[in-house]
Amino acid sequence: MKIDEITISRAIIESFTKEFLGALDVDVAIAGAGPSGMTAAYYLAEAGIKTVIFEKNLRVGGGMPGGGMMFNRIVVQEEGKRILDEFDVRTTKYQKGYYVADSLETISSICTKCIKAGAKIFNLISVEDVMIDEADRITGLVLNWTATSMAKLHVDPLAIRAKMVIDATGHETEICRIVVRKIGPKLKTKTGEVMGEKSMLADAGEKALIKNTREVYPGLLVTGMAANAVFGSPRMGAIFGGMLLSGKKAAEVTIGMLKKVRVS
Ligand code: 48F
Repeated sequence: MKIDEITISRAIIESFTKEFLGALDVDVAIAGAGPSGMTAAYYLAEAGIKTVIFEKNLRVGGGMPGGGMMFNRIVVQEEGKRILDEFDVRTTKYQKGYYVADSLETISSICTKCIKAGAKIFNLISVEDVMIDEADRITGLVLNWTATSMAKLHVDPLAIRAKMVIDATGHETEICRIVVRKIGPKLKTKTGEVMGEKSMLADAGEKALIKNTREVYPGLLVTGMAANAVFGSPRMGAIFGGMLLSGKKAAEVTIGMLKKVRVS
């Protein structure tokens, strides 16, 4: 067989376009393909929920590949290890309650599981705004190519509809910040604003994270470090069990809320 360059181009364009069209109207749209966002997407997709993630970077994984200060290892506690077992990630017991995993094996396994469960991930696309209805409920995401903003090109975005949106953008808490900037200080936090993460206190941060994984604005949930940042809880560093548990909880809460959402 003689390889034809144009057939390759057509295959890529047609396949991508078909998938992107399928992402225009979904049950759940997630901003950020870090560990919490992809874990949430995995459990949602496993439950048969139509789920899509938009990731602004070229690669997925957020802060996980870098491990702790570029030592590419992560640590999880007992509950986190159980999720890693489910993702077929190998762990080594360091001492009672502490397990070490290779950060690259971990993030690539989560990504593979997530996609194979049926979630779609689009990289190189930034969430630059949210879509709202007349009552200011969030009804979707406004997207543009990351390269467009990097090049400061004046190009209008496209929008996708979602019954629920999850902010999994990590320390930056980008979606919550957009809501405050565009709609006002109306988040379900003490101040209505993004309160900002506190300095490192791993045990308290991991515990708070599960509580903070919830709806922060009508139609918008937070998971992962975004949840601690929005509610003003501490950061945790290179312990990642909380990210996995938060992603799982975000999926469970979202599934419960989807049952109540009236599609307009
Ligand atoms: O930062 P990130 O890994 O968030 P996470 O899932 O995990 C946090 C840990 O990595 C670590 C930690 C452990 O204790 O503290 O930091 O909460 O992943 C967030 C992803 O969101 C992407 C970003 O590129 C990253 O991959 N992201 C951020 N803003 C946007 C976005 C945006 N506006 N649109 C799309 N993706």
